[in-house]
Amino acid sequence: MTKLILLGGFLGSGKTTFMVQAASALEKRGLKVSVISNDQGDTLVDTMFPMLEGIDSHEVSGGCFCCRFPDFLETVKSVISEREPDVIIAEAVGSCTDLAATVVNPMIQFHSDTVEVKAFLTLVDGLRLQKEYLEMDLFRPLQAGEVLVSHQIRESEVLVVSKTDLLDDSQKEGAAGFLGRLNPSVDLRLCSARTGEGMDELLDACLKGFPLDFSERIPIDYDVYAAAEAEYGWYNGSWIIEGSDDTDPMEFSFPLMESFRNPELGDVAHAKILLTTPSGALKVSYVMGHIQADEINVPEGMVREMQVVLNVRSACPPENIENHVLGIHRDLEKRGFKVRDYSWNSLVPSPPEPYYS
Ligand SMILES: Nc1nc2c(ncn2[C@@H]2O[C@H](COP(=O)(O)OP(=O)(O)OP(=O)(O)O)[C@@H](O)[C@H]2O)c(=O)[nH]1
Ligand SMILES: [Mg+2]
Repeated sequence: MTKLILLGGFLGSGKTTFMVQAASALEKRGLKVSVISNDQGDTLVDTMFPMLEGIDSHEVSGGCFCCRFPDFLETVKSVISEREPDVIIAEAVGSCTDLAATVVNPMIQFHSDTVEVKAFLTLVDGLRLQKEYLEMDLFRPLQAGEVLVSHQIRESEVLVVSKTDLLDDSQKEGAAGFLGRLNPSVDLRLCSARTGEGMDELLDACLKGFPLDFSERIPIDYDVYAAAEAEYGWYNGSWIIEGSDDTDPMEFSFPLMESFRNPELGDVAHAKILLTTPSGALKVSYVMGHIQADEINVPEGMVREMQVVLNVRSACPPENIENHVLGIHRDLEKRGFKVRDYSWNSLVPSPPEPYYS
């Protein structure tokens, strides 16, 4: 039977990078893997990026796995009937929590004849933990980000400290100690999807299966949860950019992402841009001021035309992000580029109403 690995964890914590690296590693072991991404909107970097990596990629859009459980289940069923993968890896929306009760448990209780749930991993951004979480009061959370991250950590059976290549040994120890105090019974793992540290052991454990005992539900006040999610503006847009033939995608994308250092945008939880050219693709992410690129056959040298997909989740009204993008377009046009076929959608996440509450 197809095995399911569900990934949770806050915005920008490294879920998609982990999903892509895990899928590639499992395929190298001879397993057939499909991935499912999820978002409140559509036009998703997280679906296109694995696809460009050659991974069988699907999405549930327009709502999260918990609120759209029947869509999630249908997608799982159709992936299984289409290609019978050995493993499906599914990535939940980063602002979602209570996934153990609303997605994992129902899948095990009511749909074990469809798919075998093997793991629910919650990624915790090692860098963000170091720079922010240690300073926050995740034991008595008040701010939006605190409420969501704190619950995600406390409801989890397996926590994966991500991006460990950016941490030294004492920071790793500090991270483990902090998370262990927040969730004393947790199975704690350290992993860098970038260097592969911890990946093989974690995948072995996932294939074997974790206990998945979520009988004790960690309470969360859904009004507080809704208010926390509603602090984030959500923007997904795409356009084509045409220039002279001296555009280097790498040089082009970094200044563009630097522009997200803008007080009008509040705390940018994650801004990610995917540039696709005939020869390759480049994803550049801005997470907490840290800008980093992930490349697929890096577009060599100069190109004339690129498809741009931009997804932003930030603690500000979505109109601020829309205006920011219009500013980016004006700036590009001043520099002689032509922007065309622009489409976008933006929203504030609506209150979570899980199908299985
Ligand atoms: N150095 C380093 N960076 C990483 C690692 N994993 C992810 N990142 C970077 O973190 C940023 C965000 O990664 P994503 O995988 O897109 O994060 P996500 O959790 O899927 O983000 P959302 O879907 O928006 O919630 C990207 O710049 C990645 O390159 C890692 O192991 N090491
Ligand atoms: Mg993602």
